[in-house]
Amino acid sequence: MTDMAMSPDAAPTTHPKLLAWVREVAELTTPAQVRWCDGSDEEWQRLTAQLVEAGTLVRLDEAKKPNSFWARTDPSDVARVEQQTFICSADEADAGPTNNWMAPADMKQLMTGLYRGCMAGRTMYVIPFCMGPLDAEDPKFGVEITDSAYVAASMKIMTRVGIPVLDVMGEDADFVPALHSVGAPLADGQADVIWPCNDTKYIAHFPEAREIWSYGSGYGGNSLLGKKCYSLRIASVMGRDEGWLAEHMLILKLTSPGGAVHYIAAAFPSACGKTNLAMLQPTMDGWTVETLGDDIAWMRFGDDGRLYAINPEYGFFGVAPGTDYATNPNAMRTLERGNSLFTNVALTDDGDVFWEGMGTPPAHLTDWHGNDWTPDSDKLSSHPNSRFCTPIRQCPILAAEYDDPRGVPISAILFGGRRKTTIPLVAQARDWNHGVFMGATLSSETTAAAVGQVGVVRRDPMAMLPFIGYHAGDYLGHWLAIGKQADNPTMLPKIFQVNWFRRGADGRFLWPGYGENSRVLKWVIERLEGTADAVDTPIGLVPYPATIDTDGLEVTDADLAAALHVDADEWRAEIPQITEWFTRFGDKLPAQLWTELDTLTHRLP
Ligand code: GTP
Ligand code: SPV
Ligand code: MN
Repeated sequence: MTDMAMSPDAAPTTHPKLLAWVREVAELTTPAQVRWCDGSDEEWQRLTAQLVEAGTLVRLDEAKKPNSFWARTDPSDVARVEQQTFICSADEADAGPTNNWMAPADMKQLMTGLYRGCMAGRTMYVIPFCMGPLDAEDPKFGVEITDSAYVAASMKIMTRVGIPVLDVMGEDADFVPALHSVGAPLADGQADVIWPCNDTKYIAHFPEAREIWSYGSGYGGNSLLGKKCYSLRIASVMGRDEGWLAEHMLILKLTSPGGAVHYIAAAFPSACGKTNLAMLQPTMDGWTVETLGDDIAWMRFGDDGRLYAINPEYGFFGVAPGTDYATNPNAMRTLERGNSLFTNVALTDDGDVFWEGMGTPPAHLTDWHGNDWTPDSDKLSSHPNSRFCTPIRQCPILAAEYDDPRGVPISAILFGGRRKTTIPLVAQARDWNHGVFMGATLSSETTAAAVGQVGVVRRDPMAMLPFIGYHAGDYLGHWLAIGKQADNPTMLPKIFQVNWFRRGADGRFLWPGYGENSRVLKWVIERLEGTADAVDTPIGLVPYPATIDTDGLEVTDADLAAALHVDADEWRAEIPQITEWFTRFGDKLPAQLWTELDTLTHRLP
């Protein structure tokens, strides 16, 4: 091991706690060397060159995707592992019925055993990072230690990293220690594989100590610990304690033809359309969307009594398949600017990337397994959860205020899921508590973003099921408390439920989605401004078909009516499912939500 971890002179910080922790981890994991990441471009060049050398990355053609790389993982390490994700609260009851739990001491003992010597033969990277702008009043620091250069490179895209972070941290700032190892030590002279990982995986969170321990996986949500582990699971606990919200939400800025500006936050489960909505290209003249964030929002009350949101991240880690100039041109333009990592997509013979949904495939590709692929192959060229990782600053429609530490005042919150039936295109909640009920009962078909069966309907409260760092019943109570915390309830964001994924009897999507979703946003804005009427249905306020602007849209009246339809039979079938769901929370379920369920039941004919 080099002296870098041991000698305070070699470390670019004098923060005693940080130095002690780095030393302790190095002693436990016994890496060949320790590197402090400074966040510089030279460092990116070094890391990527080394990953190319190792075979983990392939450099893409400079003219097509400058400074960009193609990676493919071990075929077993392609998504978040929810079964192996744990909330290790001191008291099991605090993890609630929706999380895996293990006692902190037991998990630490188990994982300390796994970590012992686990970085042998590898470089240990120390990555200081900050979630959210560095000039925030109360910046949220973290330090990730990892033995993966791929993780170090990805963290530079996804978060604010390096020396500027250490400078603001000084000697005594609090930080979340986030320890990661791929769990693949190398014996002397042992050749490495292109994607080291371990069949044993643990993604553990210690909410009281505010620590993260991750082992065995190199995949995004399991290894880029600033993202889901910190900014949702740990931050949701911070938010509970400090009176704010950490949510799985995009943030967008919508400007109407008249120049009115509204900021909208929207929570959809993984692979259900956040990145696409965040970068939406409106199909109606005069409307513009600008992007602030595509996955995570932290929201707190401002001095004026409105709820303000910031995006703690600094890059996009987006689903590749389905992304195209037709569906999400702004994502494509972000990627054209280069400086990106692509994981588990296909590689073209001329050094570019390809994935399903990107038009006609070329005659030959290298698929995500590294095998030859031709259009008559019966396999997908790209994994359904293949991802691009790209800097937010390259987004051509990035809102200037994305970096403002005060955040932006949210006018509307959307909760959405992927449901073939039942849930209408859009419905407005009658008030905050009803909106919390909509969020609490949100359901969606599972996707490839997590390991497991795809297409199964499950309840996913606020799209946070895999990300709530404490008891989900308390989390719903916290949402209700935020409503009460508002000095002036009329200043609270209005809450809506949306569903882009409803299908007709023939299996077609009833609504064209993507850029056309701007028409739904227009109705939302008109509701805020009091200029659109709505039908007061048992489930909420639903548009009259004529109040959705369909000018220039090719959608039949029948399809639009079906997309908006509130079907009493379908909703009656939902009631026992919601009852069963709520029952799981026992006396932790806030009574107001039972009241909302009663109201719904009694309103249904
Ligand atoms: P995570 O990054 O996993 O949190 O996903 P996300 O919520 O950001 O989802 P994303 O925008 O990447 O979309 C996931 C998939 O849904 C992609 O394949 C999209 O092409 C598809 N999709 C997004 N929006 C729409 C829509 O409005 N209609 C339809 N039919 N599909 C959509
Ligand atoms: C998600 O699964 O919701 C993602 C990707 O945004 S990951 O970073 O893997 O969590
Ligand atoms: Mn996500």
